[in-house]
Amino acid sequence: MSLVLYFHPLASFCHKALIALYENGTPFEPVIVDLGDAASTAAFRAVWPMVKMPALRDEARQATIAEATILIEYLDSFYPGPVRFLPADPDAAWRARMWDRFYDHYVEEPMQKIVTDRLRPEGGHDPVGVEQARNQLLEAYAFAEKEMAGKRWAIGDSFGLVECAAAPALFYANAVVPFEETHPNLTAYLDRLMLRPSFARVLDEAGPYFDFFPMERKPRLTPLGVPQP
Ligand SMILES: N[C@@H](CCC(=O)N[C@@H](CS)C(=O)NCC(=O)O)C(=O)O
Repeated sequence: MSLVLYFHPLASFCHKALIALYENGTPFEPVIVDLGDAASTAAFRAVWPMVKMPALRDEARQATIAEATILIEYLDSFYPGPVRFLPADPDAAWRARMWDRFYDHYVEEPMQKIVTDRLRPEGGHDPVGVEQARNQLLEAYAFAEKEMAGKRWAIGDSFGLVECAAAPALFYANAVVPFEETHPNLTAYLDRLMLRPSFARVLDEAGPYFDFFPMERKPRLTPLGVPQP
């Protein structure tokens, strides 16, 4: 098989890549990276020295592709399927790229900051950084709530790159700084994302690992059934 995905089933940036692969039924060999295991980490470091997941190895094209967004763009270019992740229209394309960056930088990253602070040793916590991350999340929620008013997907009528980024970001962010009681448009968007078969499959496969999520409130695994716009 030409494509090998290095990933972990619990890792949110890996979810982003898996959604894109599952959307188009793109065949690939999955390799789970266990960063707690020296041999697994060394094997992954040999593929991608930054040791950040996901990374895709394409033997047919002798290419290693890292960064979830770039990986999705690569699939769109070289292994296209019925779902196109970047719109052909240039005006829609820059909007898709911008909202992809929005979900990565302003939802994923602050969410991860809060979660990974839990894993730091006693005396190594960063309460100021965690507070900033929480405020960043609240600002992002307010903006995305307005943006998603009356919309099904972020760009036009098509599921695409933004949804690959938004699904895991909102899923975990809602466990960390809940928005489901305060932001109905965002909650309905998360519901739609969770009902999408590609992301439902990702969550199903992550199921056995959720006990390792280091927060008291675990992610909720079923949509709330919020009325859809
Ligand atoms: N900018 C990268 C971020 C990838 C990333 O941070 N992945 C996390 C898992 S969600 C990771 O590999 N963490 C391991 C570590 O930081 O040691 C992307 O967009 O793919």
